[in-house]
Amino acid sequence: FSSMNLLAENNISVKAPWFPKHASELDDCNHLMTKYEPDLDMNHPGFADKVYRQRRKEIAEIAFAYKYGDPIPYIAYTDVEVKTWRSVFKTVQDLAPKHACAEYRAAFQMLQDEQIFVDHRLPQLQEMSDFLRKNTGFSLRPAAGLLTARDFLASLAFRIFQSTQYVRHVNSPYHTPEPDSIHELLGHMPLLADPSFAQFSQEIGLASLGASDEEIEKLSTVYWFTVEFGLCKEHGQIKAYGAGLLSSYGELLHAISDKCEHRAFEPASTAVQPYQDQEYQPIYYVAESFEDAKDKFRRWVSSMSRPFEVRFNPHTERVEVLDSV
Ligand code: NLE
Ligand code: FE2
Repeated sequence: FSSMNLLAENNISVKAPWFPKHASELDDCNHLMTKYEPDLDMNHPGFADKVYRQRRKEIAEIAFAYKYGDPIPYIAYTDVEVKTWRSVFKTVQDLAPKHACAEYRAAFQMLQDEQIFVDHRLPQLQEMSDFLRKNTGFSLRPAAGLLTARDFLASLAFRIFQSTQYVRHVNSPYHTPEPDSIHELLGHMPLLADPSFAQFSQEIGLASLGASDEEIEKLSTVYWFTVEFGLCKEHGQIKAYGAGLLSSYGELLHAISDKCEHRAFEPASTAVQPYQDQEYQPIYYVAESFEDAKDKFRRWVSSMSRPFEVRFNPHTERVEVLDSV
């Protein structure tokens, strides 16, 4: 027993920022970004709408109270919320056959067959979580709003997706800068049900555990230009796989138009491309395929400086830390 040993034992916690080692520790990974909130931002369509702001509070409370292992509480969506869902759902249903990637289309069909995607009600997070679990082992937990990149990415390492549960304002169905349940459900869920895409998402998460602030910034930029706004090639045509495109018919049409720039996805350069999150993107990155994006991402991640490796054990839902020499 000596202080040297203690230091060696704690080496990782001295060098690297804290990160969750077990899925239950995600209870501590729910820090919010305060940005574009209906209570704070005059440009938010809900800013002048007292009823909307009260509703957002109610739904946020559910996420604040949520603990690992709890069933996700049921939300009785209002007629206005269902109307908003219906208009986005129907438009995406019309646009997806032509503009969404094959993996999205296949999962969308499964969700329709299982009556989870229907136009007259919003899917509940718990039923969606059950659906994902049986397809790729992903599951959901409710989030109160936009989380910090570090907390959000950490959950992906455990194949857990932190999902908002409130609905965008009825006056702005075609686009919202902040995540909402329509974005999570229509944008993210179909692809999280695809094995290859689920794997890619988890790998971004694993790479983020204990990473430096600078590395987190790069990883969340890659996440932004792939999982959120990614395009990919399919038989020579450009298709959308990014959730931010598939939940926003305004931006989906913009992304495949000639009003923006398309660049080839290269993690090293994509990771340092500045972006804004309020308006449609001026630049999109195009991947050859998910497999190709995964290969490139893996090669790029292995150049990161983290002095240890992590491995997820799905049986225990624990991340094991391995010293790498
Ligand atoms: N702009 C997306 C939408 O309107 O569905 C949400 C993006 C969240 C990052
Ligand atoms: Fe998202």
